[in-house]
Amino acid sequence: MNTVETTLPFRNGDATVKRATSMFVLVESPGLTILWDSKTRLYITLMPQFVNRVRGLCGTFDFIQSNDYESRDGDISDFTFANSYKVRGECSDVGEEQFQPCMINSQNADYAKSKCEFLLSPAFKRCHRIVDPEMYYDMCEYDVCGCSNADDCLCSAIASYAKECSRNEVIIDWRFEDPVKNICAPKCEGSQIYSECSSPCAITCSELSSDQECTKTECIAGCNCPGNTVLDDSGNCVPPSECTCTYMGKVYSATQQIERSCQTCTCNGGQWDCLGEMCEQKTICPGNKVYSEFVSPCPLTCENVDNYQDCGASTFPGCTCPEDTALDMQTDSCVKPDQCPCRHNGKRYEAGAIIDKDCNVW
Ligand SMILES: [Ca+2]
Repeated sequence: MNTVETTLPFRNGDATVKRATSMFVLVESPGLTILWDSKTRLYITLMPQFVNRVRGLCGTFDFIQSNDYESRDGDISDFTFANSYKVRGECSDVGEEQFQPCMINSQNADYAKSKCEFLLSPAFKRCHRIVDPEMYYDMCEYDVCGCSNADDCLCSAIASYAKECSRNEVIIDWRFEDPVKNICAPKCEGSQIYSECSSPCAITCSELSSDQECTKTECIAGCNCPGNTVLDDSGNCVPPSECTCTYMGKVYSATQQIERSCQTCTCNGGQWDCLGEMCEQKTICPGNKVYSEFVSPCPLTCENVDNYQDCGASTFPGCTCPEDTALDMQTDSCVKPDQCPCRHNGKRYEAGAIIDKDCNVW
């Protein structure tokens, strides 16, 4: 996120980013849904509040089809349009001749034709009258001819048609059919299984508590845990009742109990069920920490103070540093960010210490 590596699920204000299946990352924010296969397929769904406010490579969102290839400068031409949205200046512009990949790479043309014809085969018959495959066949040939990894592009091209079919409620299990099964059959980890129509709701133990309002019915292809099982932190598919819980970075198994803030808490379905009265914060927090109902498992510390991002993981009640202070992990105390010690060659230097090398004091 913004060049900082982070783990999923990630929350930032209204936006969430999570893994929907082994194949797709799902980004959700009010009025906007993005599904991305981490490669070449990106599905963006915008609600009407974005009409007349969004334009780019997917067109100008105004219900007028004729302006969808409009470049930044208002020209309407497919390659001028594509070049105008280039984000890296060092990439060379595309020209008209590059729009004929099967002419340029004629050695790929036969392969593309033989594999893409799968789209017109009986395997997809149920979908043919709902979604015309011709355009998808053309795009498939185009991609397979022009791609450096023809097989990757073949699977993506067929998956694009299958996705449009599943959007129209025709689910086709095509990945295990000839002639693509040796190329496109997915390998799922552990006991996960592949489905053309997986639900993106609560697929991991950690999402059980936050995903209760999930009402998505859209089919998303990929590997997920079968039936009512969910993925636990070790990558196993388990019933929700066997999900583990974490507290202060430690993992506890289902039904295990801990004492926390004078309460007895039991790990139940990946969440803590707590009984009893909570005690006063000042009696329980060590040093200069304070009690909070919403402690982040990835707090601001002296190590990350320069590029801190909240990881968005679920919070828990406990002790944390007061606002505007950072945790000094070595002394387990809270300090003003400018009082954080520096590190150089593995040695610790208190704030204000001077060494020859410039110390990154804030
Ligand atoms: Ca338009």
